[in-house]
Amino acid sequence: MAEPIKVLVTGAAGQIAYSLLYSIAKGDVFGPKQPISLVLLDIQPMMEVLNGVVMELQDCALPLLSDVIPTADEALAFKDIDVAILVGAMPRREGMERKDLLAANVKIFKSQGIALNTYAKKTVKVVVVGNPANTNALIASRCAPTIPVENFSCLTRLDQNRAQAQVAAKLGISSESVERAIIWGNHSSTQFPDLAHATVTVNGKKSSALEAIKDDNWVQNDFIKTVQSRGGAVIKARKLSSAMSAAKAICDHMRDWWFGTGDRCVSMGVLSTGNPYGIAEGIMYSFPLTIGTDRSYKIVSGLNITDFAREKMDLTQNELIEERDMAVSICDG
Ligand code: NAX
Repeated sequence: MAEPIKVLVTGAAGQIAYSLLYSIAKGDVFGPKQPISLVLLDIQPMMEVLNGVVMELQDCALPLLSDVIPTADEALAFKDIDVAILVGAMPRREGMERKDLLAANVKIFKSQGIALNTYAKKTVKVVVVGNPANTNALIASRCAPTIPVENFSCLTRLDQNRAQAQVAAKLGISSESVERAIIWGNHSSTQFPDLAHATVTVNGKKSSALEAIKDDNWVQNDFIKTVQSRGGAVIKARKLSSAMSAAKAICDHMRDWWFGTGDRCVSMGVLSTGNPYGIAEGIMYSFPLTIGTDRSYKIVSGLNITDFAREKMDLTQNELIEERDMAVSICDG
Protein backbone atom coordinates (compact mmCIF):
# COMPACT_ATOMS: atom_id res chain seq x y z
CA MET A 1 0.00 0.00 0.00
CA ALA A 2 1.15 3.58 -0.77
CA GLU A 3 1.68 6.16 1.99
CA PRO A 4 -1.56 8.03 2.84
CA ILE A 5 -2.06 11.47 1.31
CA LYS A 6 -3.42 14.18 3.58
CA VAL A 7 -6.66 15.71 2.31
CA LEU A 8 -8.24 18.69 4.08
CA VAL A 9 -11.95 19.46 3.73
CA THR A 10 -13.18 22.70 5.34
CA GLY A 11 -16.83 23.31 6.16
CA ALA A 12 -16.68 19.65 7.08
CA ALA A 13 -19.81 19.73 9.25
CA GLY A 14 -21.87 21.26 6.43
CA GLN A 15 -24.16 19.72 3.84
CA ILE A 16 -21.80 19.52 0.83
CA ALA A 17 -19.16 17.83 2.99
CA TYR A 18 -21.74 15.29 4.15
CA SER A 19 -22.08 14.09 0.53
CA LEU A 20 -18.41 14.58 -0.33
CA LEU A 21 -16.51 12.83 2.45
CA TYR A 22 -17.79 9.34 1.71
CA SER A 23 -16.80 9.56 -1.97
CA ILE A 24 -13.29 10.77 -1.12
CA ALA A 25 -12.81 8.19 1.62
CA LYS A 26 -13.89 5.28 -0.55
CA GLY A 27 -11.45 6.08 -3.33
CA ASP A 28 -13.59 7.83 -5.96
CA VAL A 29 -11.17 10.73 -6.28
CA PHE A 30 -7.62 9.54 -5.63
CA GLY A 31 -8.08 5.98 -6.81
CA PRO A 32 -8.69 2.57 -5.24
CA LYS A 33 -5.08 2.09 -4.12
CA GLN A 34 -4.46 5.42 -2.40
CA PRO A 35 -4.91 5.51 1.39
CA ILE A 36 -6.21 8.80 2.74
CA SER A 37 -5.77 10.75 5.92
CA LEU A 38 -8.81 13.05 6.12
CA VAL A 39 -8.53 16.33 7.97
CA LEU A 40 -11.86 17.96 8.76
CA LEU A 41 -11.96 21.66 9.63
CA ASP A 42 -15.00 23.53 10.86
CA ILE A 43 -15.62 26.32 13.36
CA GLN A 44 -15.69 25.65 17.11
CA PRO A 45 -19.51 25.72 17.55
CA MET A 46 -19.79 22.89 14.98
CA MET A 47 -17.44 20.46 16.73
CA GLU A 48 -20.21 18.30 18.16
CA VAL A 49 -21.84 17.94 14.73
CA LEU A 50 -18.42 17.23 13.24
CA ASN A 51 -17.84 14.45 15.76
CA GLY A 52 -21.04 12.84 14.51
CA VAL A 53 -19.65 12.94 10.96
CA VAL A 54 -16.41 11.35 12.20
CA MET A 55 -18.40 8.54 13.86
CA GLU A 56 -20.25 7.88 10.62
CA LEU A 57 -17.03 7.82 8.61
CA GLN A 58 -15.64 5.24 11.06
CA ASP A 59 -18.84 3.22 10.79
CA CYS A 60 -18.44 3.06 6.99
CA ALA A 61 -15.42 0.79 7.68
CA LEU A 62 -13.59 2.02 4.58
CA PRO A 63 -10.27 0.28 3.95
CA LEU A 64 -8.58 3.33 2.35
CA LEU A 65 -9.36 5.69 5.23
CA SER A 66 -6.24 5.59 7.37
CA ASP A 67 -7.32 8.25 9.86
CA VAL A 68 -9.68 11.18 10.42
CA ILE A 69 -8.64 14.37 12.20
CA PRO A 70 -11.52 16.71 13.18
CA THR A 71 -10.43 20.16 14.30
CA ALA A 72 -11.25 23.87 14.61
CA ASP A 73 -7.55 24.76 14.62
CA GLU A 74 -6.17 26.01 11.28
CA ALA A 75 -2.55 25.34 12.26
CA LEU A 76 -3.35 21.66 12.77
CA ALA A 77 -5.73 21.46 9.79
CA PHE A 78 -3.30 22.80 7.15
CA LYS A 79 -0.19 20.96 8.43
CA ASP A 80 1.55 19.02 5.62
CA ILE A 81 -1.59 18.66 3.50
CA ASP A 82 -1.44 17.44 -0.11
CA VAL A 83 -4.93 18.64 -1.07
CA ALA A 84 -7.18 21.41 0.28
CA ILE A 85 -10.89 21.40 -0.56
CA LEU A 86 -12.12 24.70 0.85
CA VAL A 87 -15.90 24.38 1.16
CA GLY A 88 -16.59 26.37 4.33
CA ALA A 89 -17.54 30.01 3.82
CA MET A 90 -19.76 32.70 5.29
CA PRO A 91 -23.28 32.34 3.83
CA ARG A 92 -25.35 35.37 2.86
CA ARG A 93 -27.73 36.28 5.68
CA GLU A 94 -30.93 38.20 5.15
CA GLY A 95 -30.31 41.93 4.77
CA MET A 96 -26.56 41.42 4.32
CA GLU A 97 -24.92 43.80 1.85
CA ARG A 98 -22.70 42.31 -0.86
CA LYS A 99 -19.73 44.19 0.57
CA ASP A 100 -20.29 42.76 4.07
CA LEU A 101 -20.52 39.24 2.67
CA LEU A 102 -17.33 39.78 0.72
CA ALA A 103 -15.57 41.21 3.78
CA ALA A 104 -16.54 38.19 5.92
CA ASN A 105 -15.20 35.82 3.28
CA VAL A 106 -12.02 37.80 2.67
CA LYS A 107 -11.30 37.37 6.40
CA ILE A 108 -11.77 33.57 6.17
CA PHE A 109 -9.76 33.09 2.96
CA LYS A 110 -6.99 35.45 4.01
CA SER A 111 -6.52 33.45 7.18
CA GLN A 112 -6.64 30.13 5.29
CA GLY A 113 -4.24 31.47 2.63
CA ILE A 114 -1.74 32.36 5.37
CA ALA A 115 -2.24 28.91 6.92
CA LEU A 116 -1.61 27.26 3.54
CA ASN A 117 1.53 29.33 3.14
CA THR A 118 2.79 28.48 6.60
CA TYR A 119 1.83 24.84 7.09
CA ALA A 120 0.88 23.06 3.84
CA LYS A 121 3.17 21.22 1.43
CA LYS A 122 4.29 23.55 -1.38
CA THR A 123 2.81 21.06 -3.87
CA VAL A 124 -0.66 21.32 -2.29
CA LYS A 125 -3.55 21.48 -4.76
CA VAL A 126 -6.31 23.83 -3.65
CA VAL A 127 -9.90 24.01 -4.87
CA VAL A 128 -12.18 26.69 -3.44
CA VAL A 129 -15.89 25.88 -3.38
CA GLY A 130 -17.21 28.37 -0.81
CA ASN A 131 -18.76 31.42 -2.45
CA PRO A 132 -17.83 33.82 -3.93
CA ALA A 133 -15.57 30.95 -5.03
CA ASN A 134 -13.46 32.73 -7.68
CA THR A 135 -12.59 35.71 -5.53
CA ASN A 136 -12.09 33.62 -2.38
CA ALA A 137 -9.56 31.51 -4.34
CA LEU A 138 -7.79 34.67 -5.48
CA ILE A 139 -7.50 35.97 -1.91
CA ALA A 140 -6.20 32.61 -0.61
CA SER A 141 -3.59 32.51 -3.38
CA ARG A 142 -2.46 36.13 -2.76
CA CYS A 143 -1.95 35.27 0.91
CA ALA A 144 0.11 32.18 0.07
CA PRO A 145 3.00 33.60 -2.00
CA THR A 146 5.25 30.55 -1.46
CA ILE A 147 2.75 28.24 -3.18
CA PRO A 148 2.59 28.44 -6.99
CA VAL A 149 -0.56 30.26 -8.18
CA GLU A 150 -1.17 27.35 -10.57
CA ASN A 151 -1.96 25.23 -7.48
CA PHE A 152 -5.09 27.31 -6.79
CA SER A 153 -8.43 26.81 -8.49
CA CYS A 154 -12.13 27.32 -7.90
CA LEU A 155 -15.03 25.06 -8.72
CA THR A 156 -17.02 25.66 -11.91
CA ARG A 157 -17.36 21.97 -12.67
CA LEU A 158 -20.88 21.89 -11.26
CA ASP A 159 -21.82 24.47 -13.89
CA GLN A 160 -20.12 22.38 -16.58
CA ASN A 161 -21.96 19.26 -15.42
CA ARG A 162 -25.24 21.18 -15.45
CA ALA A 163 -24.54 22.35 -19.01
CA GLN A 164 -23.70 18.83 -20.18
CA ALA A 165 -26.82 17.43 -18.53
CA GLN A 166 -29.06 20.05 -20.19
CA VAL A 167 -27.73 19.16 -23.65
CA ALA A 168 -28.00 15.44 -22.95
CA ALA A 169 -31.63 15.86 -21.89
CA LYS A 170 -32.41 18.01 -24.94
CA LEU A 171 -31.05 15.35 -27.33
CA GLY A 172 -32.06 12.29 -25.31
CA ILE A 173 -28.47 11.04 -25.02
CA SER A 174 -26.17 10.17 -22.14
CA SER A 175 -24.29 13.07 -20.50
CA GLU A 176 -20.96 11.43 -21.33
CA SER A 177 -21.85 11.81 -25.02
CA VAL A 178 -21.58 15.59 -24.57
CA GLU A 179 -18.05 16.99 -24.66
CA ARG A 180 -16.47 20.44 -24.59
CA ALA A 181 -19.35 22.33 -23.00
CA ILE A 182 -17.41 25.28 -21.58
CA ILE A 183 -18.00 27.56 -18.60
CA TRP A 184 -16.34 30.95 -18.88
CA GLY A 185 -15.88 33.38 -16.01
CA ASN A 186 -17.43 33.64 -12.59
CA HIS A 187 -19.34 30.97 -10.67
CA SER A 188 -22.29 33.35 -10.49
CA SER A 189 -25.28 34.23 -12.62
CA THR A 190 -22.99 36.13 -15.05
CA GLN A 191 -21.11 32.95 -16.02
CA PHE A 192 -21.19 32.11 -19.70
CA PRO A 193 -22.08 28.49 -20.49
CA ASP A 194 -20.89 28.08 -24.09
CA LEU A 195 -21.88 25.32 -26.51
CA ALA A 196 -20.17 26.77 -29.61
CA HIS A 197 -17.27 24.29 -29.32
CA ALA A 198 -19.21 21.36 -27.89
CA THR A 199 -19.60 18.02 -29.62
CA VAL A 200 -22.18 15.31 -29.11
CA THR A 201 -22.31 11.66 -30.07
CA VAL A 202 -25.73 10.57 -31.27
CA ASN A 203 -26.23 6.99 -32.50
CA GLY A 204 -22.46 6.49 -32.56
CA LYS A 205 -21.88 9.57 -34.73
CA LYS A 206 -19.99 12.60 -33.42
CA SER A 207 -21.06 16.06 -34.58
CA SER A 208 -21.12 19.64 -33.40
CA ALA A 209 -23.64 20.20 -30.60
CA LEU A 210 -25.11 23.22 -32.41
CA GLU A 211 -25.79 21.17 -35.54
CA ALA A 212 -27.37 18.35 -33.55
CA ILE A 213 -29.54 20.68 -31.43
CA LYS A 214 -30.68 22.81 -34.43
CA ASP A 215 -32.22 25.39 -32.13
CA ASP A 216 -30.08 28.52 -31.77
CA ASN A 217 -32.78 30.26 -29.81
CA TRP A 218 -32.61 27.52 -27.13
CA VAL A 219 -28.79 27.58 -27.10
CA GLN A 220 -28.59 31.39 -26.76
CA ASN A 221 -31.47 31.89 -24.36
CA ASP A 222 -33.10 29.04 -22.40
CA PHE A 223 -29.95 26.95 -22.13
CA ILE A 224 -27.78 29.79 -20.84
CA LYS A 225 -30.44 31.04 -18.44
CA THR A 226 -31.15 27.55 -17.07
CA VAL A 227 -27.49 26.84 -16.33
CA GLN A 228 -26.87 30.32 -14.89
CA SER A 229 -29.83 30.11 -12.54
CA ARG A 230 -29.78 26.40 -11.69
CA GLY A 231 -28.36 26.96 -8.21
CA GLY A 232 -31.25 29.29 -7.38
CA ALA A 233 -33.80 26.83 -8.78
CA VAL A 234 -32.45 24.07 -6.52
CA ILE A 235 -32.61 26.36 -3.48
CA LYS A 236 -36.20 27.32 -4.33
CA ALA A 237 -37.25 23.67 -4.57
CA ARG A 238 -35.15 22.11 -1.81
CA LYS A 239 -34.95 25.10 0.54
CA LEU A 240 -31.26 24.22 0.66
CA SER A 241 -28.49 24.79 -1.85
CA SER A 242 -27.05 22.13 -4.16
CA ALA A 243 -25.07 19.61 -2.13
CA MET A 244 -25.13 16.15 -3.77
CA SER A 245 -24.36 17.59 -7.21
CA ALA A 246 -21.77 19.99 -5.76
CA ALA A 247 -20.00 17.07 -4.04
CA LYS A 248 -20.02 15.06 -7.29
CA ALA A 249 -18.56 18.05 -9.17
CA ILE A 250 -15.80 18.50 -6.57
CA CYS A 251 -14.87 14.83 -7.05
CA ASP A 252 -14.82 15.25 -10.85
CA HIS A 253 -12.67 18.40 -10.57
CA MET A 254 -10.13 16.88 -8.20
CA ARG A 255 -9.92 13.48 -9.93
CA ASP A 256 -9.20 15.16 -13.26
CA TRP A 257 -6.57 17.38 -11.66
CA TRP A 258 -4.92 14.44 -9.90
CA PHE A 259 -4.83 12.03 -12.81
CA GLY A 260 -5.00 14.35 -15.86
CA THR A 261 -7.62 14.68 -18.56
CA GLY A 262 -5.82 13.56 -21.71
CA ASP A 263 -7.53 15.37 -24.61
CA ARG A 264 -10.75 15.90 -22.67
CA CYS A 265 -11.46 19.56 -21.91
CA VAL A 266 -12.75 20.60 -18.47
CA SER A 267 -13.68 23.97 -16.98
CA MET A 268 -11.93 25.24 -13.87
CA GLY A 269 -11.48 28.69 -12.36
CA VAL A 270 -7.76 29.52 -12.50
CA LEU A 271 -5.67 32.68 -12.38
CA SER A 272 -5.86 34.58 -15.64
CA THR A 273 -2.29 35.34 -16.78
CA GLY A 274 -1.42 35.81 -20.43
CA ASN A 275 -4.38 33.72 -21.62
CA PRO A 276 -5.16 33.35 -25.32
CA TYR A 277 -8.59 35.04 -25.07
CA GLY A 278 -7.58 38.51 -23.85
CA ILE A 279 -9.27 38.10 -20.47
CA ALA A 280 -7.96 40.63 -17.91
CA GLU A 281 -5.02 39.42 -15.86
CA GLY A 282 -5.16 38.85 -12.12
CA ILE A 283 -8.66 37.43 -11.72
CA MET A 284 -9.71 33.83 -11.13
CA TYR A 285 -11.63 33.11 -14.31
CA SER A 286 -13.11 29.82 -15.47
CA PHE A 287 -11.44 28.60 -18.67
CA PRO A 288 -11.52 25.40 -20.73
CA LEU A 289 -8.41 23.41 -19.76
CA THR A 290 -6.63 20.17 -20.36
CA ILE A 291 -4.56 18.70 -17.54
CA GLY A 292 -1.42 16.61 -17.93
CA THR A 293 -0.38 13.58 -15.86
CA ASP A 294 2.08 15.93 -14.10
CA ARG A 295 -1.00 17.84 -12.80
CA SER A 296 -0.19 21.00 -14.75
CA TYR A 297 -2.97 22.54 -16.78
CA LYS A 298 -3.09 24.32 -20.13
CA ILE A 299 -5.83 26.64 -21.34
CA VAL A 300 -7.32 25.25 -24.55
CA SER A 301 -6.32 27.70 -27.27
CA GLY A 302 -7.50 28.42 -30.79
CA LEU A 303 -11.23 28.56 -30.09
CA ASN A 304 -13.08 30.98 -32.32
CA ILE A 305 -14.84 33.61 -30.21
CA THR A 306 -17.91 35.19 -31.80
CA ASP A 307 -19.17 38.70 -30.93
CA PHE A 308 -22.01 37.07 -28.98
CA ALA A 309 -19.52 35.08 -26.89
CA ARG A 310 -17.12 37.99 -26.44
CA GLU A 311 -19.84 40.16 -24.95
CA LYS A 312 -20.76 37.46 -22.43
CA MET A 313 -17.12 36.66 -21.60
CA ASP A 314 -16.45 40.36 -20.94
CA LEU A 315 -19.54 40.80 -18.79
CA THR A 316 -18.51 38.04 -16.38
CA GLN A 317 -14.90 39.28 -16.50
CA ASN A 318 -16.04 42.75 -15.46
CA GLU A 319 -17.96 41.35 -12.50
CA LEU A 320 -14.82 39.50 -11.39
CA ILE A 321 -12.66 42.62 -11.73
CA GLU A 322 -15.10 44.56 -9.55
CA GLU A 323 -15.20 41.74 -6.97
CA ARG A 324 -11.42 41.46 -7.00
CA ASP A 325 -10.87 45.19 -6.50
CA MET A 326 -13.28 45.27 -3.59
CA ALA A 327 -11.83 42.11 -1.99
CA VAL A 328 -8.21 43.18 -2.41
CA SER A 329 -8.88 46.59 -0.86
CA ILE A 330 -10.54 44.86 2.13
CA CYS A 331 -7.68 42.33 2.34
CA ASP A 332 -4.90 44.93 2.22
CA GLY A 333 -6.78 47.64 4.09
P1 NAX B 1 -23.30 24.72 4.87
O1 NAX B 1 -23.76 26.00 5.50
O2 NAX B 1 -24.13 23.50 5.00
O3 NAX B 1 -21.85 24.36 5.45
C1 NAX B 1 -20.83 25.28 5.51
C2 NAX B 1 -19.94 24.88 6.67
O4 NAX B 1 -18.81 25.73 6.67
C3 NAX B 1 -20.62 25.05 8.04
O5 NAX B 1 -20.50 23.85 8.79
C4 NAX B 1 -19.84 26.20 8.67
O6 NAX B 1 -19.74 26.09 10.08
C5 NAX B 1 -18.47 26.01 8.00
N1 NAX B 1 -17.59 27.17 8.09
C6 NAX B 1 -17.91 28.49 8.09
N2 NAX B 1 -16.80 29.23 8.24
C7 NAX B 1 -15.77 28.37 8.32
C8 NAX B 1 -14.36 28.53 8.49
N3 NAX B 1 -13.82 29.75 8.63
N4 NAX B 1 -13.58 27.44 8.54
C9 NAX B 1 -14.12 26.22 8.43
N5 NAX B 1 -15.44 25.99 8.29
C10 NAX B 1 -16.25 27.05 8.22
O7 NAX B 1 -23.01 25.08 3.35
P2 NAX B 1 -22.85 24.11 2.10
O8 NAX B 1 -24.19 23.87 1.50
O9 NAX B 1 -22.01 22.95 2.48
O10 NAX B 1 -22.08 25.08 1.07
C11 NAX B 1 -20.77 25.52 1.32
C12 NAX B 1 -20.35 26.60 0.34
O11 NAX B 1 -20.35 26.11 -1.00
C13 NAX B 1 -21.27 27.83 0.31
O12 NAX B 1 -20.47 29.00 0.31
C14 NAX B 1 -22.00 27.69 -1.01
O13 NAX B 1 -22.43 28.94 -1.49
C15 NAX B 1 -20.92 27.08 -1.86
N6 NAX B 1 -21.32 26.43 -3.12
C16 NAX B 1 -20.48 26.55 -4.17
C17 NAX B 1 -20.70 25.89 -5.36
C18 NAX B 1 -19.75 26.00 -6.51
O14 NAX B 1 -20.04 25.43 -7.56
N7 NAX B 1 -18.62 26.70 -6.41
C19 NAX B 1 -21.94 25.09 -5.58
C20 NAX B 1 -22.56 24.65 -4.29
C21 NAX B 1 -22.56 25.68 -3.19
O15 NAX B 1 -23.60 26.59 -3.40
